[in-house]
Amino acid sequence: MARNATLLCVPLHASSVEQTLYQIDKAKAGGADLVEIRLDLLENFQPHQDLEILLKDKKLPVLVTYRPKWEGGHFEGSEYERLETLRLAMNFGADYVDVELEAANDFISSVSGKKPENLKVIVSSHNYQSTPSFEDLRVLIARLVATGADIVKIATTAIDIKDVAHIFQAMMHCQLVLQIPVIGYVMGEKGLISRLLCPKFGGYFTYGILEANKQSAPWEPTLRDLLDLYNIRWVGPDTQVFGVIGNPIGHSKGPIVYNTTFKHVGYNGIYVHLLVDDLAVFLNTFAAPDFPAFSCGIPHKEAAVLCCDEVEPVAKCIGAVNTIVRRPRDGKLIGYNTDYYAAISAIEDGLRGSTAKCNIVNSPLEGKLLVVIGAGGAGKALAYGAKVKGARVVITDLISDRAKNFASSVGADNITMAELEDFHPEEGMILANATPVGMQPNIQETPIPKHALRYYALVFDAVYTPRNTRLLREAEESGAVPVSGMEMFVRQARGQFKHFTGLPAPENLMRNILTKI
Ligand code: DHK
Repeated sequence: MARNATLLCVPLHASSVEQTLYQIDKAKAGGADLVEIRLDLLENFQPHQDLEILLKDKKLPVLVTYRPKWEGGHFEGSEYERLETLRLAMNFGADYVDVELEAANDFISSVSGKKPENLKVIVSSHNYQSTPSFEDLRVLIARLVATGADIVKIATTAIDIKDVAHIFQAMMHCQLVLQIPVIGYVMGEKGLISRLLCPKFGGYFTYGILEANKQSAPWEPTLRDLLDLYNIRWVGPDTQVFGVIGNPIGHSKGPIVYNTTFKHVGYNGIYVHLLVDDLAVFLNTFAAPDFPAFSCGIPHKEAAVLCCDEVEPVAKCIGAVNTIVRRPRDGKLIGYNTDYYAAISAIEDGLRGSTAKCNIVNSPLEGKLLVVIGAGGAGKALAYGAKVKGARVVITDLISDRAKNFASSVGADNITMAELEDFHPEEGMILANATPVGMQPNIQETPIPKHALRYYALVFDAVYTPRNTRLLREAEESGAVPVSGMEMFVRQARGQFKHFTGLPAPENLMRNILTKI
């Protein structure tokens, strides 16, 4: 693996010159290659005086942007004043100046013959509504290039994650056909991968914020995330892209576990959050060889069965797939389920009171009554696994028809959520929550009132963010053994890692990573 040439740019959100200088120091200490100063965010901005201070003894290369209101910025004055200020920045030694497409001809012709050698003009286009098709982007790029730009920049907005593919295609077009440096990214959570995979598609630079703050969106990557979590310096054209498909998905700890593990074992891969609405569309868009395999989370595990070309028998029986792998020889999508063993073995170990591996012959689940809340993908895996181990299973779900249909298909009983509150046919029952209730950010929620927990000997929660959910806390207070979804998470990831890479999973390492967060 070689270090890539993509630069890391920190966009500064400072309202004063002092703050800007302070943030430049922080960006430098954090490993940034350049900063973007947004002049339109500075209060009481005095162009001559402030630019001289900001650009005099630069600690890092500086990109100067003076974004007008008509392009999503804050500057409301005249175009003459704005472009004059950018010319001033150029003369004070800015390394890059960002000029919007509509203003680029004026600016570039006005500096013709006077432009310092080191200055690069970025001609930019921002679309805050959507992402055009690749064909339309090609036309746009031709207009950007025709201005005489040194670098072109296209920022669009993701309606669907598939939009990012248009930007990747546009970036490749700029490099391979037009041979012009390009900055491309897609705004919004669904566009996150455009920032993380930027070096794979040869982007000139990608943005990482200094730290999460009130102005930043929760999904915006920080400089530290780019460097430490995504190992972005080492992402290149051959890097294999893995990720967890879901909706919502920001809670998943997959990126932390996989990226750290990839780094540790020297595997050229990156693992990202994939906020997906339509699984089939996603899988058709992000294909081999760059996107060889995915984890599949809520709510797509059942749809994944239908999207795969082949589904291994156990996953087929369960009716849910959480691991999708493209078979190298023919690109066919193969579906697996690593959830069921993960969840069941975690419960078995909880029952045994140890972390010893489960014993298929003498499962402590045998003969026990397991109540599963949730008849989605995770609930199906739990019910299947428990039946295999000889447990009796009762299913409940917020959608009572879903519970009824699923229960009858697997030979289990079903009860309504209202009945669950007073359900205690016997002592020593086991409860498993397989719904997202209680997951971040809704950590105050719980799928069952506390008083109903006293009937259970063990309570398992598939939710693992937070590790200690309200359900688990109340279960422990009621005398039950709590088993965290983190156990299921690490075990299902262990199974997946082998499917993804063909390498044995370093389980202890994966477990250690999770205990530290
Ligand atoms: C959660 C699950 O339940 C797994 O089946 C997926 C996903 C991964 C997560 O990353 O949270 O494989």
